[in-house]
Amino acid sequence: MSTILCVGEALISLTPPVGTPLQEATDLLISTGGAEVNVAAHLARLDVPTRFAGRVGDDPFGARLRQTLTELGVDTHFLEFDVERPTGLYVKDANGSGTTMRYYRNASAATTYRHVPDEALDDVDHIHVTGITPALSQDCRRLVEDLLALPDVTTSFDVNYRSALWGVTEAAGILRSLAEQADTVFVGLDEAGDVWGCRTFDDVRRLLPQPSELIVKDGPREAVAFVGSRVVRAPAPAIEVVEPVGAGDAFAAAYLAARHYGHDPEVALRWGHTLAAAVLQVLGDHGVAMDRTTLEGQARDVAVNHG
Ligand code: KDG
Repeated sequence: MSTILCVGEALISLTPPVGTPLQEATDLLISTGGAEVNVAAHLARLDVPTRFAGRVGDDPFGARLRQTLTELGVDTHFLEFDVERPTGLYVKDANGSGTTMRYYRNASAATTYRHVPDEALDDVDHIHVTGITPALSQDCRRLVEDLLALPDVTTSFDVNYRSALWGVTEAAGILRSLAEQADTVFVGLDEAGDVWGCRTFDDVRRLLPQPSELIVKDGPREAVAFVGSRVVRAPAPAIEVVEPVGAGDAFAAAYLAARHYGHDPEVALRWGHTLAAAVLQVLGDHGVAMDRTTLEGQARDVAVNHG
């Protein structure tokens, strides 16, 4: 059975109630996150055989991450537990101008994760990684390079530039060369602007001609997939955003799931928009349970509504 392997830092997320600044919050919602965890969670809910590999602390947060992923149907057999270093945390701080991510992950267990064991690659035909991991440490950077260079699997890379982890001067070249190695690349148009100075969809394709599928998302407007010589566009549905974190991961997971099931890139873009829209309307990073039938139905309605 073809399995998708997601590799990265599994994190615990702490979130104040909607509209409450962190400084005033008396309650924090504890949930699980991390970009690759979010992707794995959605893939499993969409019935794609999914495995997660990485390292967390041998602490209650690490145990919670394993339990949550396992309950969602993700294979966590290769999640490692570090007795010396803790599970990383992040806190969402909503202020007037948006959500700030505050990380408590320096020297977390994940920063020392260097190798995915060979057995974790059994049955794997696709590996998903993001540009967050290479920002964590030299070991993590090499880990991602090695995974993208593996023979006999296809790979996807979500650029996911996080300015709180590294500066653009350091990140730009590394993220570009990692993206060049991947078969499928996801990037936001604004993100490609911040990191590489791209202004248009075509600018991004010119910068990254290598990936066989390059998906560029322009927030609430549209997403464009460059697939070989094809250029496929899909408008985003209009929705009321509650909290944006995790929407890109939902998009990537739904796109990959649709492609896993053999759908055309246009359908995959619609799946991406539909699942991202569902995540944008709730607090948790991967907090909506959307199975394959529901997603298929909603994505079809989006297509009909847009003619
Ligand atoms: O994409 C969502 C992630 O940003 C969130 O889950 C936390 O992994 C995370 C990060 O490094 O920002």
